[in-house]
Amino acid sequence: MDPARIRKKISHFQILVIGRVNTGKTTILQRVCNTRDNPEIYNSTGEKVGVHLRCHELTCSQRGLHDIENEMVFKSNPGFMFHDSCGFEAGSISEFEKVKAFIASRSKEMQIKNQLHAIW
Ligand SMILES: Nc1nc2c(ncn2[C@@H]2O[C@H](COP(=O)(O)OP(=O)(O)O)[C@@H](O)[C@H]2O)c(=O)[nH]1
Ligand SMILES: [Mg+2]
Repeated sequence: MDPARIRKKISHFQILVIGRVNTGKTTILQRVCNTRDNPEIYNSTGEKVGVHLRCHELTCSQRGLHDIENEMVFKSNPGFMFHDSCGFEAGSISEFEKVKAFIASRSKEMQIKNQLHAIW
């Protein structure tokens, strides 16, 4: 399909960011989006659920903000939606399984706007 036609079908690029905990993933996204602000977090129904905090700043109740289904958006650059797990800790099999299940479910989405457009 012509890229210009694809672009019309998607209002946001959906990007999954995966990597180890504390390796600068969020920092790189801030640089890419040219901001020092924390991203806003929306759940899968589009409701704002909070503002992203660094993993080490999270209390137990805030860890839910890191649900991989949630969308992270920087106000400065609303054309990108990032999905961020809290990162892999050595041997964290459950986190890895969650990421695999998320990728599999998004690949079955029929509408291109709901699919993952890049994995970084
Ligand atoms: N020295 C150094 N520290 C960094 C760099 N990038 C990020 N950090 C710091 O590393 C910590 C973890 O970064 P963060 O972006 O939250 O990592 P994430 O857990 O992968 O999202 C923060 O305290 C950052 O300020 C870098 O390139 N060099
Ligand atoms: Mg992070």
